[in-house]
Amino acid sequence: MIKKDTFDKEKFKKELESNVRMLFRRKLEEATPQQIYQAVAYSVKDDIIDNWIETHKAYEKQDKKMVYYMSMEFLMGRALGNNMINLLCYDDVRETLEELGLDLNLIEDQEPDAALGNGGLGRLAACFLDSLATLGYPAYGCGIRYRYGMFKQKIENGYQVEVPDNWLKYGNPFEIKRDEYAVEVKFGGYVDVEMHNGRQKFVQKGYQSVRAVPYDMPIVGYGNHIVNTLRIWDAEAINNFNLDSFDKGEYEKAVEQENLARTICEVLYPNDNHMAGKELRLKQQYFFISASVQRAIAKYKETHDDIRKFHEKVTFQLNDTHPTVAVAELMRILVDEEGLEWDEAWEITRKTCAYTNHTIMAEALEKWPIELFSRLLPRVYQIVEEINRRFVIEIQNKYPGDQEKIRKMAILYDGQVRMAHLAIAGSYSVNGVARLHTDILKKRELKDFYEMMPEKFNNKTNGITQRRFLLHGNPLLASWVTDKIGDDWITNLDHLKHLKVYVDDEKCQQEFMNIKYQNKVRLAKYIKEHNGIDVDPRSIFDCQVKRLHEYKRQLMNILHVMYLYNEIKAHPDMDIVPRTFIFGAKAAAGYYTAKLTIKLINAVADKINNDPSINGKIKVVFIEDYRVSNAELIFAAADVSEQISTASKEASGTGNMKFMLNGALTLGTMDGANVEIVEEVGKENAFIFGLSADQIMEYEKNGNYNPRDVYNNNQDVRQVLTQLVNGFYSPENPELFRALYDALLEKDTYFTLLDFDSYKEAHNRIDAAYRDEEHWARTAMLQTASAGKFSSDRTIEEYAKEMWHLEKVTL
Ligand code: 26Q
Repeated sequence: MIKKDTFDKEKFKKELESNVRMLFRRKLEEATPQQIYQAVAYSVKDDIIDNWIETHKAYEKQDKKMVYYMSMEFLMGRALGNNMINLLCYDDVRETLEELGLDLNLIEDQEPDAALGNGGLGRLAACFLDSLATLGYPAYGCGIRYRYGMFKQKIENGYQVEVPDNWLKYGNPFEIKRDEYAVEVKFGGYVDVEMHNGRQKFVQKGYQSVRAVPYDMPIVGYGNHIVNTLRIWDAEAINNFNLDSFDKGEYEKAVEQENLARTICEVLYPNDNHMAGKELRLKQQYFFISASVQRAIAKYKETHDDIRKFHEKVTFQLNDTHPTVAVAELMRILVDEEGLEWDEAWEITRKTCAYTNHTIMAEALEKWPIELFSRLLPRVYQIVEEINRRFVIEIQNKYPGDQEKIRKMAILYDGQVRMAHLAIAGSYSVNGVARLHTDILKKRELKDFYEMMPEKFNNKTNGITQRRFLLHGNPLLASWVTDKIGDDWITNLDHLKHLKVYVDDEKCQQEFMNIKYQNKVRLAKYIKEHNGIDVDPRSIFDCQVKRLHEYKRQLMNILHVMYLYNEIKAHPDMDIVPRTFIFGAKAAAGYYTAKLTIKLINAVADKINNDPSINGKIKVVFIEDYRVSNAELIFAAADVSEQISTASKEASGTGNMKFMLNGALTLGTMDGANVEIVEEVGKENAFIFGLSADQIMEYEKNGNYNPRDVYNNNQDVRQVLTQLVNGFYSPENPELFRALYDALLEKDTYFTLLDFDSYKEAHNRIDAAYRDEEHWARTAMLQTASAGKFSSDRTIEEYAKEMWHLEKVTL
C-alpha cells in the first residue's frame, strides 16, 4: 500500500481558476474545454515540478549510474491522466472537478495523444520510461520532438486518408524548453587534418549545422516522488551572419541552414517494420544522437574528471538500430574532442552501448548507402571505416582464411553501412524481445555473431505498464482487483496471481464478466459515436488492433469473416454466438497492399453490417485512427485477442499482453511473446493454431509451399478468394481486390492460406467455449491472474540488474 499525500481540494480549485485567468484571461465558467484541460494540466505540472527538481538533485548527489534510452520513437499517448494516476491524485482531482460541474473524462479527451512513434517499438519505450521512474532508476529518454507525429487516420469511402498530426497546435503544457542545454550538430562538408601539439587533429569544415534545443517532459514515477525526464530535441537555425554585410555565399548558406533546421524535426517517418532509406531519416538519426551524446558527456564532465570512467556512470540503450550512429559519434567525441587513443575510446564505447533488436523482417534491417552516409557524416564515416577495419581483423583472427565470414559479418559491405553489424560490434549487449525471438536471432539471423561473441547475447521479454493499461484504462477492473487482493499489483504485478483463488468462485466470475460487459457498453458507445454502427455488447468482441502489415495477417482475419458470412448465408438457421469483429490499424502511407486491406475490411463491413438477413449475427467494425488513447477502451472491452502473425515474424508483440491483462483470451499462433503467454496461462486456456516457427522456417528454406494446392483442395478458401475478384464486395469495380488475390495465389509469403483451416477451427473452439459462460468467465479471469510476468517493471528490473547494473535512487 502506497500512502498518498493529503489533497487540498480548495487549493486545487483556486489554482485552476488562477491558471484559467493567467493563461486565457477568462473565468472558469467561460473557459472552453481545451482551456480547462490546459489549466488542469498546469496545476498538475505544478505538483510535479518540485519532485522533478529534487529527483535530479538526488541523482547528482548520489552519483548513480544513469541509463539513456535512445529511441527515434516514444509513443507516449496522453500525459494528464497518467500523471495524475502516478501522483496518486486522480480520484481527488476527478471529485474536485465534479464539484465544479466538470467531467474529467471530457477534459482528458481534450489532450492530443503524443504520438511520436509508430507502434510496438515506440510504445515499448514509453512503457519503459514509466517503469524506470516507478522503480526509481536514474534514466533519460532521448528522442526527437517531431512537429508532426504519427498521422491521424481518416476513413473516406473505406480508404485510409492521412491527415497531419499537429499535436502541438495548442502548445504542450507539460514540456519545458531548455535553451541553456542547446548544442550544435554538423552535417556534410569535408574533413581536414591539422597538426595540434604534434598530434593529428581531424576537423570538419565547410559543413552546415543546426542548433539542437532540448525540450524536457516529466516522467512521473508511481507514488514515489521520482520524476525522470524525456528529453526530445528540436532543431533551430544557427544564425551567425550579419544581414548588412553578407556576401552571396554566406547568404545562401544561411538560407540552407534554415531549411535544414526546419525540415529535420518536421515529421515522424510513418513506416513500421520497414526501412525507408531516405536522407532526411539519416539526418534525424544523427541529429538527436549527436545532441544526446554531446549532452551526456558534458553532464558527466560537470561532476567527474576522468572521461575514461564514463561507462561506469552512463549506459546508452539503443532502441533498435535507429540510434546506432551513437557508437561512432561517441568514438568521435572521445577521440577527436577528448583526445583519447583509439583503443581506450573503443573500450569505453563498447562498455557504454547496448543494442536491442526488435525484428527479423529483412525489409526492416537498416542499411545505408556508403555514398550517402559519408557525404552526410564525413568524419563519422571515417570512424565507421576504422571500426570496420579492426572488426574485420578480429573476424580474420578468429576464422583465418574464411572470406565467407567477412562477407556475412563486415559492417561495410557491398557499398552499404550495415547498422545492425555496427551496433553489435560496438555494444556490450545484444538482446531480443521475447524468448522465441532471441532464439531465432541466435540460431539464424545473427548466428555468426552469436558464435563469435555468445556472451553478448541475451533475452529480455517485453512488458507493458499496468498503470496505463489497467489502472487508467480499465478503472472498473482495477478497483475490483484491488478489492480482492489489495493494491500491491500496481507496483508488483506478480501479485495478480493471488486472484487465482477466485477463478472458480461463481460470484467473482459474475462480477468479472459484469465489468467486462460494462466496458463493452463503453466501447459500443464509442463505436456508435464514431462509426454510427450499433453493436451488441452481448456479442463476442473479437479484436485485432495493431499496425497493418502483411505478416500480422489482418487479411486472414477478414477472409475468415467473409467465410463466416458465406456460411451464415448458406445456412440461415446456423447457430452461432453473435460476434463483433473489431479492427484498428494504420497502414504506412506508401504501403499499397496494406491500404487495400483496409479498404477490403471496410467493404466487408459495409456489406455485412447492412445485410438484415443475417440478424446481426456478425458485425464488422473498423475503428478509425487507432492510437494509445482509444486502445485503452478496446483492451478493456475485448473478449478475444487476435495475435495471428505468421510464426517467427512477430518479434514479441505487446498488444497481446495488454489484452491478456484485461481478461481477453488469446487467439494466436506460437509466435513472439504469445509463446510465453500460453506458458503462463496454460495451453488449454488459449486458442492456439497454425504452423510453428520451425515449420514456417522449414518451408521458407525449401521453398516447397504452393498456395495453389490449398486453393485447389479447399472449397471455402476458393469461394472467399473468388469473392475478391468477382465484385462481391466491390460491385462498382470487380477487380478492386485483384492485388490481394494475386499475392495470395502467387506466393502467399505469409502462409495465410496454409494456416486458414487451422484458424477457422480455432474460431469454432471459441464459439463453443463462449457458450459455457462459467467456464469462459473462469478462463477470462485466469488471463488477468496470469499476466504478472508481462509488466514492464519486470522487464526493466531485468535490464537494470543483468545489463545496465543500475542502482535505485533513494529520495
Ligand atoms: C527504419 C528505418 C527507416 C524508417 C523507419 C524504420 C523503422 C521504424 C519503425 C523500422 C522499424 C520500426 C518499428 C519496429 C517495431 O515496432 N517493432 C516491434 O517492436 C515491438 C517492441 O519490441 C515488438 O513487440 C514487435 O513484435 C515488433 O514488431
